[in-house]
Amino acid sequence: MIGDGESLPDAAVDGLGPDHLLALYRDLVLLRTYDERSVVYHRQGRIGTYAIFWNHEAMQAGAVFALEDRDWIFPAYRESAIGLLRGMPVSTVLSWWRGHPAGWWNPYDYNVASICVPIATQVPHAVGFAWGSALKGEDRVALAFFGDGATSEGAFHEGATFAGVMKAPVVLFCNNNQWAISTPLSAQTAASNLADKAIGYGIPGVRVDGGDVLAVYEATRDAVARARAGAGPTFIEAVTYRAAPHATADDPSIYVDPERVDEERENECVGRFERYLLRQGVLTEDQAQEVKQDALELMRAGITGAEAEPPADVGLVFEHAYGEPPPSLADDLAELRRVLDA
Ligand SMILES: Cc1ncc(C[n+]2csc(CCOP(=O)(O)OP(=O)(O)O)c2C)c(N)n1
Ligand SMILES: [Mg+2]
Repeated sequence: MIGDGESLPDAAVDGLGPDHLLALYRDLVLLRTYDERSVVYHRQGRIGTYAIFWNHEAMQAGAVFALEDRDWIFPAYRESAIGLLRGMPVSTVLSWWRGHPAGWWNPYDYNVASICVPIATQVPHAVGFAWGSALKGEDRVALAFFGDGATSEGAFHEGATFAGVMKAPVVLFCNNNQWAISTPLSAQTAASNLADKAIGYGIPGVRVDGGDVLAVYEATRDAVARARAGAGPTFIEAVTYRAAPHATADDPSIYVDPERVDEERENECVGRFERYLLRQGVLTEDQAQEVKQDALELMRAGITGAEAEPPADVGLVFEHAYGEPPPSLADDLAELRRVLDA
């Protein structure tokens, strides 16, 4: 949908007016600002290891824009800040990356499930939720985000199988960034593309440019409409390229082609949409600066809020895992309190 300002023409999406486009732009800038600031906060030792999502913003914002607020989102670590698009405070997400209990929200407050770090486990969660919701006669769609690597996991297979058979109102949204840490897509699967995998589950598979927020929105909107109409799940493969390290603990220079990354960074998704809006006369340079400034201020307030949380009691690490904790845990906790003087 987004052209290049030269030989490739711009197109419009039916039903999206200037206000929608500006709202989408604000979402993209908010996510981008969150991501860039988080890398800085990590380097300053203010948050822990962080999964960078630079250049994934179009997939995240475009997909969520196609949902109603009553629809549920099931994120992985790559979509840690997705709650911001549902009004979750920045401090909550930053607290999550600080390992602070203030970072765990009640999913029912935002219709955003907890972040899943074990790969693909959120897929059966979303499918089960969607199916249960349909059985209760609720008009809700669930959307699960996951990566290319996740499509090799048993949990993905189980979830997709179940979704197809039960015609669950779910969207299986795969961000194909072509890497699973250091494993390239070519070593992940012999399939020529991931959308083809959908055929085996009896569900439609759609392939879309993950760097084009409008294309992502349109593909997701169609999938959501199908799900709402009772026609069942859709698998969306959004194709992009990971243009940053997997996470702050990763050094991709030993496995990635830097020229390919540079190319991708040139054409990154937020700038691409910004240039589109400028060409369309929907956005001015001044407005763009204002939106960026607002997002930056939100982030500053967010980190201040997260750092103002009183330290959590270390005993929390040991709670909620066992109904009857084994006695050795009490010894471990005592040792931890002694070492930390907490
Ligand atoms: C079940 C499981 N196995 C292994 C890991 C370690 N791990 C963390 S991220 C990752 C790569 C996942 O790649 P992909 O699904 O493409 O998602 P991306 O990180 O690219 O968004 C792996 C293997 C894990 N978190 N969970
Ligand atoms: Mg990946």
